[in-house]
Amino acid sequence: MTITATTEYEPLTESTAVSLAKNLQFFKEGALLHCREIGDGNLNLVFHIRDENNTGIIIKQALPYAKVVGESWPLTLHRATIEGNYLKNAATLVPNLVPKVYYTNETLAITIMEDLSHLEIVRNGFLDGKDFPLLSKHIGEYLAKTLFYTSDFGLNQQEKKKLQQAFANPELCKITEDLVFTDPFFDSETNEYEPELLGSVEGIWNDAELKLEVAKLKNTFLTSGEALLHGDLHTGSIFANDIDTKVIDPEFAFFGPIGFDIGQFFANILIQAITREGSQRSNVTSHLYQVWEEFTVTFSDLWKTESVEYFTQTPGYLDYILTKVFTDSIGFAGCELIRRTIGLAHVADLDKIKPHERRISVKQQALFLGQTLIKNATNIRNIQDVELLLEK
Ligand code: SR1
Ligand code: MG
Repeated sequence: MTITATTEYEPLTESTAVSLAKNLQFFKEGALLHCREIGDGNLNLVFHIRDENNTGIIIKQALPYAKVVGESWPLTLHRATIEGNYLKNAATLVPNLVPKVYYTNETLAITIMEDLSHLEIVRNGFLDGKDFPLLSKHIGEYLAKTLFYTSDFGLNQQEKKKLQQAFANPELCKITEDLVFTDPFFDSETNEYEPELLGSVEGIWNDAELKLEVAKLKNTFLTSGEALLHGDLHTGSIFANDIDTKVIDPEFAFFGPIGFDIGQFFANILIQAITREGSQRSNVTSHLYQVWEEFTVTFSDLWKTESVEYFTQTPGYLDYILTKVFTDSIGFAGCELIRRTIGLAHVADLDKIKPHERRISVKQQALFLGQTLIKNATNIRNIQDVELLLEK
């Protein structure tokens, strides 16, 4: 079976991915190609194709269902177009921090992009004890630039509204609305947790104060189209080594609250921090300080030099926005901590902990920290306050 750029949609195999790459002339005639499907995420196929000189490309293809659950959960292929368009837009804002996109095809739901195999997924690197010294400086810059330049502060407000339409992403937003903001907070079938956690889990379901704060956060996520978000900025969506960082997988992109991307990153750093102790832990928590510092410095510079909004010159307005973004980020981080512990989509940082008793105890800490962040978001003023809670 040969797949060409005009073929109807069908899922690629290693062999048809190679034939497509040849048809699109990504490699020299007669090149000896090697292809491996390497997708380890919840939703897509990812093919790594390289020639005898190790020059490679990545072909990412959306499946018409959620791979993590199976064909019973249909899912739009349009997310591949959203992903390609987000990466093309990000390439104009943070060219060094995203993979180059070489080709997109809406019918086949594919994005062909730069081979990043010299880097590794940050979550996996963390699990091997790596610290990625420049990660948070890069992610802080990424957040500041992608969020500022797509917000009403940095983008012509009429243009922003048009872009907002192009990034309508209702099905993928629904996944987040359900899996991050709803299901973990009641007895939903999608939840998954060890029986030993039942007491803590029921504590969450019965905590009226917590649920009110989660309702407010969900409302902000549903209604606040502040900027174009990545939408799923966890440590599995970032490739890095000691000097380079690339953000991948923006299929959840949409216009939402600025604090959501920041909160997802905070939470996934916190999850890793909870699993470590002593200096190993502070190597990771330093990313919380650095990402917020880099974000605020760069965002504030852009606010002063690149603003398109008259009121950005008004004394106190920048501080008001940064405080609001920080408070939102803390609340969103709390939701992410809880859903990664007891929801449908877990993370290896927690699930791979051995022995079993330690895994349960670390997960209890993750749940407690998540609840505390959500309930105290408005009183948590800075990263030091977050670190104090972590140490408790
Ligand atoms: C059904 S998708 C489950 C999760 O995987 C993605 O990476 C998102 O985080 C989503 O919530
Ligand atoms: Mg993903």
